[in-house]
Amino acid sequence: MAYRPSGEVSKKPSYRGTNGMPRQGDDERTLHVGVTEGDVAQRIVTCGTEERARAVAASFDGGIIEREISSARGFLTLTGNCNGVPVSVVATGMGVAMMDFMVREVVAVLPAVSVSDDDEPTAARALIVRFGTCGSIREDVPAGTVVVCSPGSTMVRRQPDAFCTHGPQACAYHVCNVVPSDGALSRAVEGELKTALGAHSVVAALNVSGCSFYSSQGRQDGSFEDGHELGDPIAMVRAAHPDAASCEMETFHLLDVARCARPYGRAVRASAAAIVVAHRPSGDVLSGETIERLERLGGAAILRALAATPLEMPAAADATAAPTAPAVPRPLAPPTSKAHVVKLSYADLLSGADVNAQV
Ligand code: R1P
Ligand code: URA
Repeated sequence: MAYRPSGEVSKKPSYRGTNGMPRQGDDERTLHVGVTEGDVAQRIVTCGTEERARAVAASFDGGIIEREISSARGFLTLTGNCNGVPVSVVATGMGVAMMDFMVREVVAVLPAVSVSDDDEPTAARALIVRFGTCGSIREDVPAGTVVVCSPGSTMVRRQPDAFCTHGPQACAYHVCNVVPSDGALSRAVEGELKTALGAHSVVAALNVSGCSFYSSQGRQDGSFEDGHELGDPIAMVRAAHPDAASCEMETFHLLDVARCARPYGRAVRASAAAIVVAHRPSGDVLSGETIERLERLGGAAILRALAATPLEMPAAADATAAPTAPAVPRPLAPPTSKAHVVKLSYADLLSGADVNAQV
């Protein structure tokens, strides 16, 4: 209990450990997700909205939520079982920062990585699958498709330094190298989704996360200087990664922070699937009813995939992502280089212009 200068008693607990992983209250909860040891299962589905989290949790064994934690910072954690295996669903809200809080604070309350007698990791701390919504940037991937990021994800970021004066002086966007997803987990997710939704509704393709729903996803907003005239961010993504299909906002960071959990690449294994709610090339959008159906069926399928995937380290052949992911990061030109500017518009690209010749 803390005392205010007036002498009045505040019930807001102070927190401890500000230079590490701060904890708060008698039961040592993390500061933002609000969880403590025993609250979260090692197999996690994460999504943007509480509504989708509850639609997924409806498929827990017996429909039973055994533990529910709602944090003051907008996270909701629901824990139950799938086929007798403990699973959690965590709603994060939107964007990189929320995904970062989720992965780090959830990992903090999970058991340590299991190791063998000679100190080799034998089992992961967490398996995490994001189940999101996205736009499709590919003509042949329509609304209603579910895209599994088997090859991994790239990210397109707006570069604030390009806007130091009135308008952008150089290309204002940077496309990152691909971070691969976990191969075994992606295959399990893809298999269960195909069984639940039909093979024709599920596509394995590279994801791109934008740092914004607007600027870096190439949406036109006349109220802001977004620098699209010096480089259309979606055109840049297509030039660098012609197979990229889903475009959303969190998957890249999930894969990036997961690989950096210690020991590198072994502690947290992650993948993602996203429902195409908007087909950017045509402007088609999905009905609310269809989104709800896909959330329910897709959520149940992802729970089954997680429950069936062992925490134990996969055999070396299974540990790699699908073969389309580059083994070595592809070096990019410096992000503000004129050479990196793509002058073609998204519409030009869709009508068959040669994007690669422009980079
Ligand atoms: C934008 O509308 C939000 O929808 C997508 C994007 O990643 C972003 O968070 O994901 P969710 O539906 O999971 O929130
Ligand atoms: N979420 C996104 O981030 N972009 C879309 O186009 C649709 C959903």
